[in-house]
Amino acid sequence: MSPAAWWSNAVFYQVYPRSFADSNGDGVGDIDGLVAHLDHLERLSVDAIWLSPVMVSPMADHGYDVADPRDIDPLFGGMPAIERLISAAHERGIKLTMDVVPNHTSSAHPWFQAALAAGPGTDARERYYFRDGLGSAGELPPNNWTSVFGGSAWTRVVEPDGNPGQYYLHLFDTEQPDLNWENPEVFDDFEKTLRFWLDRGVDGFRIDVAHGMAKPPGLPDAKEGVKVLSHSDDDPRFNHPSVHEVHRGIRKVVDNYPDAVTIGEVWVMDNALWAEYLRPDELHLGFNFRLTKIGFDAGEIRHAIDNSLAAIGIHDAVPTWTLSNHDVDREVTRYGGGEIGLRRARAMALLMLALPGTVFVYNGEELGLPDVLDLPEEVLQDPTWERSGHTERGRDKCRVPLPWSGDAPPFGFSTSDDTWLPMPAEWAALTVQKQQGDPESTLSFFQKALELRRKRVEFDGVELEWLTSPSDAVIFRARGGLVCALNAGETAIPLPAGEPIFASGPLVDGQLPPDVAAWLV
Ligand code: ISL
Repeated sequence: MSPAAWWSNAVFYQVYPRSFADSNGDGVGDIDGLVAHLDHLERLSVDAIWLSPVMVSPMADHGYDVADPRDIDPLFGGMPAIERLISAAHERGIKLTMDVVPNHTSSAHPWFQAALAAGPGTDARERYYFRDGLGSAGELPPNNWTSVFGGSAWTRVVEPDGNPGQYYLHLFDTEQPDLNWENPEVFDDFEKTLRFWLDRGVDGFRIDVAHGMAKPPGLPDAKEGVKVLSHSDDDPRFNHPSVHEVHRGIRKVVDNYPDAVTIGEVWVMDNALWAEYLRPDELHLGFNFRLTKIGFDAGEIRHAIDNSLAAIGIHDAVPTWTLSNHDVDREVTRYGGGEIGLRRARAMALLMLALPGTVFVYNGEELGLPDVLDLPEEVLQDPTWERSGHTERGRDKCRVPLPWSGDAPPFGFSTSDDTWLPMPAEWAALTVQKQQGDPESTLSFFQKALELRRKRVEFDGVELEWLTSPSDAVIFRARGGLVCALNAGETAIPLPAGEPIFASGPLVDGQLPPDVAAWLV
């Protein structure tokens, strides 16, 4: 790792484009909506944007089903819009990283359409996982794998002769067929995609399902009872060792662009296995999801930090931290909702921003948005809802559009009242406009915290040392002498030695109250 790499101590801000800002009044966010609000990101002192997928897509999984990886969907503004975004972001000193989705394509991708038309045994089918079914008439799927979104991971096709025929594999929705990375054409095409965006000035990529591109020979059955939207390390659908060859190939391409970064979505819990993705010739960064998995509990927080640092230590990689994204419950809700959930979310944000390494902030986190738990069933769009037989409501609750201004929905997100997901009336108190003028607001809190993190020398450095603390608190000294204390207990505790420079809530009689974190130097 180069100590000077811009991404080694950066703040990435994840934009879920459907939900950020709508520029053309169709109720769905788009790239020009983001261009129009870059001042918001500048005021947050973010270093880089991670833009969730905006390529041509039928939107079965809101862009994670890509039909043309080298073009922008008209819904998001087409190629001219991304060109405007690249230059406008760069003018403000903000880098742009894009999501790429190498594990699968959309079923509308020309390769998949060609595979359907070509029939069994053809080269066109070798770009995907087509298999004959089991049973006397092929009436059973080739193995017992389930889709991450629920239901079987196999869909049977109607062959060109009009009869039911082979099955194809899709670890996600039916409309997201898995690519066969053993076919060299798949890598060659992905290389074209990487170069296409890098040549246009994009600063790097978030690689979707980076642990999924390789499948074990023979596609052996998985154990029964795998839950929707989760998997363990022994799941044959993911993390097959040959995936590392793919990452080495990707790295060779990206290394032609010296400042470009790759960030892998690696849902692997075992430290040694996870760390393999961060070897010097593989990914630059890997998401570490441990902080999204734990409660507001001092022991769990210490354990998650220790574990994450142990994992990156294996191959001398850069630590990364994230509290939420477009796939997981928002932290305000995870920590209990309401006022207490928000206090804890702010405390955890302060803790995360004190840790050495790179952080990822999910759009809306800076406003203290909670999940919207009462979305009516008829508006739910995440494929998980249908595929789980209406037992899992899915991830729409953390993807509700951002409230910008005004007193009623759509809160300046769009000129249309018909936003792609309805916005709760009570978000009137959470708009950017309302929070911007209030020094106590969550937005002001994030702006101040991120400004301090960028400016103060105490935030340089990569060390972390635990300090003595009550068992229900977390206290550490990190980087260039910054001390962070978080109280997850029920009574106020004395502050550690040092001068307090910032806190996530008011101190009481010079003590750190429950559900508050503070920085000291
Ligand atoms: O769901 C998971 C953990 O909560 C993981 O098992 C799974 O790998 C993850 O959902 C993968 O997510 C990514 O790829 C999906 C897409 O729907 C997600 O939004 C994206 O982040 C398919 O492309």
